[in-house]
Amino acid sequence: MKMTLRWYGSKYDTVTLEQIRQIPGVKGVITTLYYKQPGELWTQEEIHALKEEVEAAGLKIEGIESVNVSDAIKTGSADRDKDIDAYIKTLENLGKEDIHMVCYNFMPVFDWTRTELARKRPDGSTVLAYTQEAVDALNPEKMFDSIAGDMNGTVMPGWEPERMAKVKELFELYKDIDNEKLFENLVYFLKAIMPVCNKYDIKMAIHPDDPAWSVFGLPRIIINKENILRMMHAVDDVHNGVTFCSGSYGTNLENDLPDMIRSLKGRIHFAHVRNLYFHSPTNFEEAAHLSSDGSFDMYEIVKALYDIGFDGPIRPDHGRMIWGEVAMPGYGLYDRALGAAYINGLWEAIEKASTRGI
Ligand SMILES: [Mn+2]
Repeated sequence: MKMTLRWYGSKYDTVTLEQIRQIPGVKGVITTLYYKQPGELWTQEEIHALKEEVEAAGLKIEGIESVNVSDAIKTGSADRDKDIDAYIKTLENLGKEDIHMVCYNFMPVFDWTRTELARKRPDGSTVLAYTQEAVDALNPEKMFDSIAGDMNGTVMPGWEPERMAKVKELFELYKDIDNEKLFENLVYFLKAIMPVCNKYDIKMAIHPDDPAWSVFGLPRIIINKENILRMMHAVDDVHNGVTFCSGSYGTNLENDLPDMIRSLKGRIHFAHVRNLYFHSPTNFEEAAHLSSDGSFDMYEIVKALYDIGFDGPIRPDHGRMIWGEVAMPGYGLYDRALGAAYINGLWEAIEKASTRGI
């Protein structure tokens, strides 16, 4: 595996490349052109400039999170082929710049959904949290307003104010889209981009829906083992793969995370590792990465990745806000650095135990 940290770019991130470079074992970043709208072409010059900036700091771009997929592609509307053409061109430009992993998601309207961005934990840290009761009590059009005040002045991915201003129209766009239709549109998209992915060896890594169930009556498809395997079979190409995000699949306690990892051998191109603490199956918060701080057995998750020979980029996922840091919720430096160190420690122990036959 290659340990990385997500970085939003110098204009948007409170964390610098120089800080990332000092986290032991972190040699690369997962980044993006954060200002790009879904459906917009990324030029080779723009990608090249980003790459030079990262490399000047002694790091490497290990992948992109995300090249966002437009609503036209997700809903299969008239503009989809135009947007797919732009997506293909973007992939081509990434390939020419020697970038070979692209994370994306196929979630309608809202990306990841949390009902609190700063829930206080017993140790005084603050974390992102979710309760189904809060979602059920909320008018979806008010969702953004309810959390916007806790974003610490940052723009959170999937929750861009311009996009959220049109939330009513977005719901209208998806009104006839059910799970089957969304799945068909995903397959259509994947079939269209596979030739360019093959040509430049670009591994597509779909991020799961978060939480892993329907929110506000919207369709959700990337939620469990059965659905991902269906997607893998529908477009049976190694470049059609997944981001294994423990904190997203893990929102549904019925998902057996190590078993899912083992069943996706060869198709996990990117891993997000984080822990959740459950008060009940529909009330959870993001814990520190350490197993004992949350509800998951992180050793078993990392062990499963090791056992399937996972060699792609991995990153600590959302961290807690600790030590007075003010940053994008989930994306501060301190707790993600602790997470990276912890995952590196698990990996070293698993690897040495395995290779020394302990
Ligand atoms: Mn994730």
